[in-house]
Amino acid sequence: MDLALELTCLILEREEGFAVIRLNRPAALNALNSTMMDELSAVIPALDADPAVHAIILTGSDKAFAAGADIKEMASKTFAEAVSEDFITRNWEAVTRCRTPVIAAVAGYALGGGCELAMMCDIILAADTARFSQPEITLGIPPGAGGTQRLPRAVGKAKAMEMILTARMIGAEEAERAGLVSRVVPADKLIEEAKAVAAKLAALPPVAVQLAKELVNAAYETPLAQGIKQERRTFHAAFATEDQKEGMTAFTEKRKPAFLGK
Ligand code: CO8
Repeated sequence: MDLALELTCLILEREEGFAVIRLNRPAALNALNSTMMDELSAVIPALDADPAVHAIILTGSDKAFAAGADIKEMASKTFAEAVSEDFITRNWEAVTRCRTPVIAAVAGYALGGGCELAMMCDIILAADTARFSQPEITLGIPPGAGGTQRLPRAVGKAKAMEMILTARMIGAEEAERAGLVSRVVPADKLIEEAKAVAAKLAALPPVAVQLAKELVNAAYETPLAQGIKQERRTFHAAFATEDQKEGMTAFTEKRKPAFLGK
């Protein structure tokens, strides 16, 4: 990956088949400022375009995935500035446009924009220390980076309303019961578990992974009949890949498949 940008708010590590992005503003509990979001919106497309990267892990520190957008940076913004700068959408959509699976590995606080950023990812793994909340209402604003849309889809209207209207914070176990996270792991195993998921993704046929991700995301955008039709056609199309032949042949020959990514 050729990334000319010098990273100041992120740490990027490469491993065989996947990459790890660590949000790194520990003194501010990883509050998401514009520099961090600009860096994220440069790094994610670069990793997405790299054929050697089959999964991306997005994580923070033990204390905070991210304690929200940087309140100090946005406090004095006017309505006119927010509109003219296209505040949020300009650099907050990179994760949602990424075609490579993104795993959020969340320990500690995932608040406001931090919770929204995690919800933009495909899989959320939570440490038992994880805390999720949309506390924007206490600052005089509603959520602005997808919270009012993605949280109800994840946990249902009643819990989302309570969390968004009252800023109630939920722990990892409640988040798992509600369907916000895929599973909870001990905090000291979080990165190990996230890397195991990333390594598993890296060993799978990448075209099928990408198609499956597209289809699940389509479930949130399309009526059922249209989604089912899209799924059927995509399923048919997968029979045109060499990896489908290899996967099924390997099964019948009782051997491990050697996927080619085509
Ligand atoms: N923004 C800026 N600085 C922050 C933020 C934040 N969101 N969160 C924590 N910090 C800073 C604190 O100011 C403090 O810095 P300093 O030492 O210089 O005073 C440092 O991080 C440590 O924080 P605390 O001393 O407060 O640590 P505690 O352990 O006592 O408390 C909490 C931890 C509970 C997480 C507390 O810091 C807190 O409530 N933080 C704010 C949480 C919040 O309201 N988040 C929502 C922000 S709004 C938002 O996310 C809108 C997103 C919409 C998209 C925006 C696009 C840009």
